[in-house]
Amino acid sequence: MVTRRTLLSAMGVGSLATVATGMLVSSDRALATQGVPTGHPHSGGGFTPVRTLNGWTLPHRINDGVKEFHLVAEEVDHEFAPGSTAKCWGYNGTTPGPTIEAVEGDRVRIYVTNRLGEPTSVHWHGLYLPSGMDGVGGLTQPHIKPGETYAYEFTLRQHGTHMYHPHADEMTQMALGMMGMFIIHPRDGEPERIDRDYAFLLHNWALHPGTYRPDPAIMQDFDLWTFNSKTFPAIDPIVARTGERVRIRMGNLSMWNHPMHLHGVQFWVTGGDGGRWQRSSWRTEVTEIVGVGQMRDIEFTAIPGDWAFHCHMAHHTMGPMGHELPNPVGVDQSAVEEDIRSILPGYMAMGKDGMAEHGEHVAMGMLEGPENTLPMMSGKGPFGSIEMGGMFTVVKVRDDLAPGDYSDPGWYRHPKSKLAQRVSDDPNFGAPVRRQPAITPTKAPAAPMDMPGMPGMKHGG
Ligand SMILES: [Cu+2]
Repeated sequence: MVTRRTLLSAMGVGSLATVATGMLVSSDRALATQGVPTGHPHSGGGFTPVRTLNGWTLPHRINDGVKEFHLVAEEVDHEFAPGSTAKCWGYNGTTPGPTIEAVEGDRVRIYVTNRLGEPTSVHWHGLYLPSGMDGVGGLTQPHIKPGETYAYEFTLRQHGTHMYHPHADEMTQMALGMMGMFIIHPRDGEPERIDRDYAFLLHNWALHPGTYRPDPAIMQDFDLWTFNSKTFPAIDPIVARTGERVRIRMGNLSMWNHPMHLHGVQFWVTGGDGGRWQRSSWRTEVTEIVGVGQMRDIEFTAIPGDWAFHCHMAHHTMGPMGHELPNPVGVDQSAVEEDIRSILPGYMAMGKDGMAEHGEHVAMGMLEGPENTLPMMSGKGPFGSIEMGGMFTVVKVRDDLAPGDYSDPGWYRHPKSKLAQRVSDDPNFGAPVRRQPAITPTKAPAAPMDMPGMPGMKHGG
């Protein structure tokens, strides 16, 4: 069997430890010496290198004018956020796998080594290539068996935001985290100067409370909703300097559509599955749905502040939650709470006035869930609990950031005259107009008569 060591030395890859462990330092100089494209921003055909949120770019080497990359499919230890880890599957030590970054016109050769216990393949999602390089196991190639390495080779004839993922036992391999981004920069440079170029993949996971292996059989009730396999507050902020043009590239390899909503600006939707759209097709939005299997690019000019950026499906911004609980909103549970406490000391009824107290209880350390399980809501902001937990991060724009500085600048300092203020704590404050809608009285509903199979009966949908 070919080991990774023998294969890499056969390829002449010098920095074995670096490739094998996925440990990368992020300074441009270090990246350049490892063959990562660092780009020459805006100098005729140059580009701004992509910043993969919580992730990294795969180093390459040039061999006879061909850009060579090497992906290793393998099991990885992953942390979704502090307090929740799992055995996932990914590439080169991480989920998602490293971003492949290249330039339109490049000839690329991508080695794929399978260190999983079952066959795999890699599909290059959205790329023009010979059919035999498309990576569909059984259809366009034999599966890559455990221990084997395959080489894919093709010329990049387009630019834009693309993805890679297995096309073999997809249900399991993608559910466990096998995916990555494939970014191709335009050969002739960008029509609009891009100062910061971010990329991430949307995904969902069935990591049931108290467990350590994502469950591939789940189709709807997922526990974790992630940007690049991380949940808030572990997702990197998207940082920019005031006035910079920011692009965010998103791909969706989850099982839901995600309406991605950015506060504070109207963004341009500038690209999709077919790469960057013609300028006449760009449109302004504040929410853009990234459908399952799709890519979308958005661009905007950075405005100072801390701006929420999240999926607008409210459950997708939360952490794990029970899916089959009775609705507690409006239910006074104080009497029953005492009874339950005699059996379960410390039991706390929740939810009568909404779910936000969950976040407070977690913050106060009063609520301990099952092991290895994140709270439904978390994240501490400058003014209190942010009550999020899934697909949520903050776009942090500051006047005084150095170009290329991606470090977290902390919380925004709002000018006092531009910050919402408390003016009263009396619920009877002011004289607001309120309505008392007329409710038509109804009789108590009759016993249910829905009998399956009886003609003329209406079944519940
Ligand atoms: Cu969503």
